[in-house]
Amino acid sequence: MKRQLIVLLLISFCMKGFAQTDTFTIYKKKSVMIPMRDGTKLFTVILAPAYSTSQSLPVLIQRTPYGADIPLKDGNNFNITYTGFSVLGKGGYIFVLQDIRGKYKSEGTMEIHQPIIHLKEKGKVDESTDTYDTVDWLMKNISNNNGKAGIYGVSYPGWLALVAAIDPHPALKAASEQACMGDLFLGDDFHHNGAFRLSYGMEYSYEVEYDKTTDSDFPFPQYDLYDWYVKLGSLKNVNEKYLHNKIPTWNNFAQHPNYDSFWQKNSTLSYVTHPEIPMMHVGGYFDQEDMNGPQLMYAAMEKKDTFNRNYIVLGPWNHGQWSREKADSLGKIAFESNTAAWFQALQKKWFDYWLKGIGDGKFNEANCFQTGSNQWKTYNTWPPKEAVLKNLYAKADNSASFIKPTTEKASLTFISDPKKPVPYRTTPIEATYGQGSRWRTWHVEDQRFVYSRPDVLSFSADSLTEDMTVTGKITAHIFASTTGTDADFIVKLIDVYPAFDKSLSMSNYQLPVAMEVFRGRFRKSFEKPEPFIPGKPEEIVIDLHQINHTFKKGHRMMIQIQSTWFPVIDRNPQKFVANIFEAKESDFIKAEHTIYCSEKYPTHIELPVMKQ
Ligand code: PG9
Repeated sequence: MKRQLIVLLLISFCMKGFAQTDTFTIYKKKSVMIPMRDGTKLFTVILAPAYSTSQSLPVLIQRTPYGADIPLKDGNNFNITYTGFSVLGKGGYIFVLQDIRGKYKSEGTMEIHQPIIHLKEKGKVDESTDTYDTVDWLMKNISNNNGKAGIYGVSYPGWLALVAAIDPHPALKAASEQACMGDLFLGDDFHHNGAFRLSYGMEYSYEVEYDKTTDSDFPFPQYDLYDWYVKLGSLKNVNEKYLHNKIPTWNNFAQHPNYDSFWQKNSTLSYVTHPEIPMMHVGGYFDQEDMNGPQLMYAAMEKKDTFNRNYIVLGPWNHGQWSREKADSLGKIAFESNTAAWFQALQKKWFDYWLKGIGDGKFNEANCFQTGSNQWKTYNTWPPKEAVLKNLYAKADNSASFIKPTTEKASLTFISDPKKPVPYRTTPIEATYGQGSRWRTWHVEDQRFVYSRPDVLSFSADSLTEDMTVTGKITAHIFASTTGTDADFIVKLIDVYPAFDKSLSMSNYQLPVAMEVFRGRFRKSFEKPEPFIPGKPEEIVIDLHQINHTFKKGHRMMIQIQSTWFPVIDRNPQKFVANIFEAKESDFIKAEHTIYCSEKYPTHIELPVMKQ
């Protein structure tokens, strides 16, 4: 979530000499270097109400690798109403923004997303101990604080909020991780089910690790990167031609192609156990970076939530959309209300209760927006237990239905050519965070742009005669074989709008409500990849994550299956090699993939369906 987090939200103006008002409007900036237990000093900005008040206030922290400083001189006053802190700020909070060690104005060194180790390796420091030391310093040095602190943040700062709550400082009373990274091999940012996220992984690791003092843009020589990435060829070329082994995170990708102890230790699941303080997880169904983290961490922590401190909010959002001023649509998909304003009011209620004691402290276990019907829904358990699993089957005549196939032999084939991979979104493929990039909306892009490609299979169900609501985790079971020895499979569950929708531009729109990739070599184990035996059908189970979507009467459900999603996913050579980062050009071969739709091998998607 490049650069935008704090600085761009803070469109603040230097406003000296404002009169004091009833609510907290005028704030003042102060910068300090806070010493950590190992002597490293972290750059920290404190934004506190400018006029002394008899009311003591809590501290709300955001820690970031993207630059904490704001374009204001120390000591200057500004109006909080014009900033991203407006909703909380007007109620009175002391905001603290901090550069994590090794980034921007903080001392030390940084490597992306290192595991939390201090509990096992006594005396070591990590992001959790840094937060502890920061809270300790703030409580002792900020005048007029009420002895309570909270922490929140989106994406990397979301993960920082999650790990702050491990072995927390006694004054840290509540946290909200928002779009945290969960497992960087299985589900977020850099890999999904072992498939490497090439464009994102390369551009992001370069952005953060090329220069400590800033975010760096990879120097692409062209605007549309589809061809650039095809011509890049083997991933060996990335270090040989461009990164020259200088980006530690890229080197980790190349040296750890399987789910080995490096990734296992790196996974949040290996060090986050139960909610030690109240935790509100926040995620988006259309998050292009960290959709999985909040769902994964809520579920994992819920199992050990004996004190009822674990909560989840899921909305129709892309990465961090809830923290912007307005979120009434994403791409062409309208939500019919400002879901960001709704969320920010809830967030204020949450921190007001835990940090100021305002309100009754009654929060819904799960607030999960329902797309399609465009309503907020509440649940006592998430996902709701009352949903009934129904299988949507792919049929060899390109139809889909809830009736299991009875045919003995039925299948469809397609050729997957690594030289002509299917683009994951419409071209031009701009640099992920480059000018005009449509990265933030690709999860809701109309899939008609690939529907008629010969290397994409589509299976359409009949129009629904009544609304059907799918709430919870979607799982695909693909029965497939290949003439090669390795293959990727991408599955989408699509809501096809009616041929004459009330909005013409939405007529026949193919909205992907859930989609995911799986690298076939990991179908039996993420630790020990195995080649396919050419021609042998195998089952590949793909978690398509949690959704809450009403397919409306008159709409159709569709399953789409393809084998490339480029360049967000690197090309699978389709010939099994020990390490794809070391593959030779000659390892990239065309292969024919078969998708089975028979009684014995019934390719289908499992849907948790709610009673209407
Ligand atoms: N999604 C971003 C991230 C990338 C890689 C590791 C951790 C986080 C982010 O927006 O911060």
